[in-house]
Amino acid sequence: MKYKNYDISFSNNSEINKLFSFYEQNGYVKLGKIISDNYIKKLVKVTQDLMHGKRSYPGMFFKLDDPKGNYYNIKHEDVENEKYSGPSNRYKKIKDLEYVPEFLNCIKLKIIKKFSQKFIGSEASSMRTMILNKSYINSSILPFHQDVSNKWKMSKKPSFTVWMSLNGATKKNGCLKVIEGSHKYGILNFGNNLTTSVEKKLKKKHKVVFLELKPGEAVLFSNYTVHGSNKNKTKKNRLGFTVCLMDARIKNLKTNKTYPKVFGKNSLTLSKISKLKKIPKKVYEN
Ligand SMILES: O=C(O)CCC(=O)C(=O)O
Repeated sequence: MKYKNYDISFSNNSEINKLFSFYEQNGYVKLGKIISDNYIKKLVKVTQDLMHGKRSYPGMFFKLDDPKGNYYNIKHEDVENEKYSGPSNRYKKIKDLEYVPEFLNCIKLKIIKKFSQKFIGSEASSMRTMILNKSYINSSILPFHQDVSNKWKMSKKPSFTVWMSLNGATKKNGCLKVIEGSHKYGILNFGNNLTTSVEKKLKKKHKVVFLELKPGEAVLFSNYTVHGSNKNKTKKNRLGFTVCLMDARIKNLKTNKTYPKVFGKNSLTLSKISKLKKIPKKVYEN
């Protein structure tokens, strides 16, 4: 399956160097529009088809939002319930998207590769590649947190995440928000969620930036950057595609497995994934 001209991210070195500096300084950077309008439509359609069972991949990870929209009720390590359970607009997360051609193409965009080469090296894997949907029906907030934790059983920490809007992200529908410059403190709490006092201290010193994005626009942020999002108060789902990248040598310490490789030697390609009969076992499963 080949798609033409969907990658509209730029590759001019001086522009990219400016983005690198902004990212290093602030812990996040807006990348602008990185894929074409036609391709965005395709991605929205694939997402809806996955949610409604019109396209399926055996073994794919699905997670519904809490019925009452209470983030604190969501069980985070709940392997039994991480599967498709019928058509719904309330799937909060759909993972394993590195095995879906339309989304693998998004990981391989020129601009993402450049950032990966600069901040990770030539060999990179994906800790997770997913849709983050904030449903219009009882969505939950996502409290401020970091995407690194000493509790996660990994040999090293992941590097950065790309978050691309599929259908527009605004303050009203719960766009991503970050605490600018918070990446410079390292791991702030033992887990990835912050204590109220740490959050308060950070907010006194640094500004909170709401990252509103048009469809096809993306932001890239360090996994150390404190981020979160509010509830969706509109009548339409807020759909984001995200991929978290890291050094391909990183292993899950429970299983000793490495993560799906997306850049470098023997990384995933459209041809390789087209031969798969089902989603490979999760890295954290024996
Ligand atoms: O999509 C959101 O609301 C938050 C995103 C997030 O926490 C992440 O991408 O790690």
